[in-house]
Amino acid sequence: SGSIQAHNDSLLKDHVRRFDFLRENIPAAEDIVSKLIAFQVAIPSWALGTGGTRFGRFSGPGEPGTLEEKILDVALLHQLNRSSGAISLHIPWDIPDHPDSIRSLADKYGIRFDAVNSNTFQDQPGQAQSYKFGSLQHVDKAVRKQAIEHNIEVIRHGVALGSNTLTVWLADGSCFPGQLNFRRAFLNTLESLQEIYAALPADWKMLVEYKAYEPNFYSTTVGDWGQSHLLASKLGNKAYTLVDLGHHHPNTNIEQIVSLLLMEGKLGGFHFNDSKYGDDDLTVGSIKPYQLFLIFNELVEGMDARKMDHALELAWMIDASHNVKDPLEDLLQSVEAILLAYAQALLVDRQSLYHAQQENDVVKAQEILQDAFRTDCRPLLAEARLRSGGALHPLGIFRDMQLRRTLTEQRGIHTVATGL
Ligand code: LRH
Ligand code: MN
Ligand code: MN
Repeated sequence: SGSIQAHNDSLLKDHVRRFDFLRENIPAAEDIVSKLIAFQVAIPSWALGTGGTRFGRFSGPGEPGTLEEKILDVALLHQLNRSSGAISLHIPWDIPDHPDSIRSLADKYGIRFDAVNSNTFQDQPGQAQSYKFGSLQHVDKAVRKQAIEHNIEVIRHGVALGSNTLTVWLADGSCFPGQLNFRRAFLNTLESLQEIYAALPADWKMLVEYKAYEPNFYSTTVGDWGQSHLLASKLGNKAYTLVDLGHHHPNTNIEQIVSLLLMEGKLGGFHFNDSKYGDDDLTVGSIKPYQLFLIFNELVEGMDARKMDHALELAWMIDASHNVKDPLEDLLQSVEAILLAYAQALLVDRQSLYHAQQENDVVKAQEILQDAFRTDCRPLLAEARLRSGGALHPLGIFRDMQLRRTLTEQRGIHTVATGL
């Protein structure tokens, strides 16, 4: 923290000048800064190492080898940006064998456990049944039962860690026409989810994540927001849809999906990432920052309409994978991009936009949105970090202090993070 102080001191004069300029021009600046301070984004435990692609993995030095080290990585991110105060675990990639000590380690650094994720898309060593032809949808009840029990086990791990959300993503589907009876697959999935839902503690949520394709390439049983929403509605008021930005067909209007799910009170959370082609899991905001802003524009509008707390009522998570960047640097960039889009969305003049819409003033409506999008909100983010004890420029200090080198000295050069 002494280093953060020194770093901030060296940048302070410049920062104050920029922030003062914004404060003079944006009446809501103070309000935006407070909202930014409250907003936390969960870091996926599986993104702290190099995920690679299915063609190869080029691991970097000093990657975390244990869950403890992953928590320390998230703690490091959180110390720098004060916006990464949560971790999302994927089980069994990360098994919290000693939940009490894991929990107190996380507590020490102000890290919460966000959604726990089940995994029925891979077979684990020694497992009795195979998921080759699906899990919760499977034609064989014995396979479904094994997958249901795994999900209940994940809930148990989550309870021990103080989490209150289960995210279910299914690779279930088919690769060829005729392979599957769609209706039976859906009904089996529903019935299996109902058994898992029945095991949820009273204050828990279940997030049903959808994905258009991959690993199945003809049909996916929870393939789009309609299918997820149908399941979530039939399950009950603890079930919601989770939107992963990479899980749509090209050019899908994700912001419209977000708006309608919010309207129905069925949006549960997000997996943020970016993509050019498919589920590329690239750094948030690296390819389509305007789309990200438009999504946040709907989030702010829709959450305000329902009087929802922006920071507390949805699960904000990153779901990314790294191949050529340092994972920690990439995650710092992703969190920054999310907060930037959020700040821009908070800037939108809602009253004027409403009037422009009522008057069918299309030009004005576009001007209002783009005015917000084109405002440089970075000083607002920096101010939020400064006030909450973080670094004015997290990536800058990560590099200046050679933090990856320190991690490498502690952990070694040839480390391969567990997980993906
Ligand atoms: C599937 C997915 C899902 C998994 C994660 C590893 O593509 O987005 O969220 O849990 O990747
Ligand atoms: Mn995802
Ligand atoms: Mn994905």
